[in-house]
Amino acid sequence: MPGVAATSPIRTAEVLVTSPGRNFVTLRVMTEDGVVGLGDATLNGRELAVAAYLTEHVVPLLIGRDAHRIEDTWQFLYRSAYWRRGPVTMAAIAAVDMALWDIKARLAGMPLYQLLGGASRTGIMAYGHASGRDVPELLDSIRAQLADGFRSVRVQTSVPGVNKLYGVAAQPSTSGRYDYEPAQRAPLPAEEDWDSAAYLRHVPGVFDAVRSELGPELPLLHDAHHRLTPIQAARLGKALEPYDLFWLEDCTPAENQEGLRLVRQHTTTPLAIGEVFNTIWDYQTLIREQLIDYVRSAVTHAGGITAMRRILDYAAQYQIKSGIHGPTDVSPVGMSAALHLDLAIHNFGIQEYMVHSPATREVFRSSFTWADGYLHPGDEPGLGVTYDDDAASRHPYQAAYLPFNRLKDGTVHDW
Ligand code: KDG
Ligand code: MG
Repeated sequence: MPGVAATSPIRTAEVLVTSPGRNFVTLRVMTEDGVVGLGDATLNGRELAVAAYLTEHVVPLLIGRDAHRIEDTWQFLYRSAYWRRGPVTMAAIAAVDMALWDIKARLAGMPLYQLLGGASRTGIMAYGHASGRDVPELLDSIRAQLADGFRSVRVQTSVPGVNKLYGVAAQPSTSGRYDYEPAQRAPLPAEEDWDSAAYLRHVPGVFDAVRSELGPELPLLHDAHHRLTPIQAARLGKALEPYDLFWLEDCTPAENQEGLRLVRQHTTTPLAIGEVFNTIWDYQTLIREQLIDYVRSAVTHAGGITAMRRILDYAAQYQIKSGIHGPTDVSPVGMSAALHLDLAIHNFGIQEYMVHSPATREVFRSSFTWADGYLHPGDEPGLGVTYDDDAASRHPYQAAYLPFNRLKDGTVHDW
């Protein structure tokens, strides 16, 4: 980098918490030369744990360190804690990593994707979100997503006998913006209900109706959200084969990585897993044994750009592609980090895109663009996101929790 100083000591690191419709935790790092980098540290429903981890245990270690030493800082934060992995630690490390990449790219005067090897494609295919309480409402919701420019759509449906369910928007989502946000501002998590047998009976018929109406070409995705056992997941994957899904996501809780062997033996429906994972080790068996087709982690939750690149390079050896998590609880900073990676890597698959609220977009002004089904991170130096302190100060933190599930007999179940 001609003209860039060999070292760039960090002068300040601030932890910013704001709630423009939902809570976000952001790390802002500034070098002695006044170059600013941003990192996303948002962990839905546990935001203040990451804020405290950063404030108490990470920020003091950053002051005076050379911002250029990204790999060394990653290894130092990971190994010097002694205690390994975990969502709080890895979201904190991710925020530092993103902020340092942002600084390095700003110093280089380049959009980050150039430092990651340059663009491997011209645009990033993104999927939208449709849902309905019944088939007609679902079809309207899919058509609204297509009208908004999406060329691939995740399909979620209500299930008869289940009152409230992940992925089904609170209101019909025909208004342009997908108005689904699972975390609720309340002192206690909301209780939802679940019935695996009713779900397994209902879902294939819904996909049959969608394919009959919309034809074979539209890429369709579905999220089972960790609720099935491996044999139930196998049955679902098999039942959905005639409808040619782009992927079936989180068909079973994958901390039991071996459980995916059983699913894989029974179905050719492509599988996507990993939004709750936070390290490459959570993927070890899944990738080595080719038990999945898409890596779902968010850059924010899996240790940042450095760590995600490592996971995706490992996956590439097995023809496994990216499907980076992009819900509204990943801030525009985390989303931008994903888009720079998506553009640069060879084994890109698809990107989730859940449009942020206008209030969020006022706090985080981002250069990324959306047109004709494709995202692009833009060509501003760094990640391309700025943080508006005035706008952020109008939205103080509010406690919010993700819901949880109980079965009909009262047993707590995966949500
Ligand atoms: O915070 C939890 C959400 O990010 C998650 O429920 C969203 O499953 C999700 C998805 O696929 O976007
Ligand atoms: Mg999901």
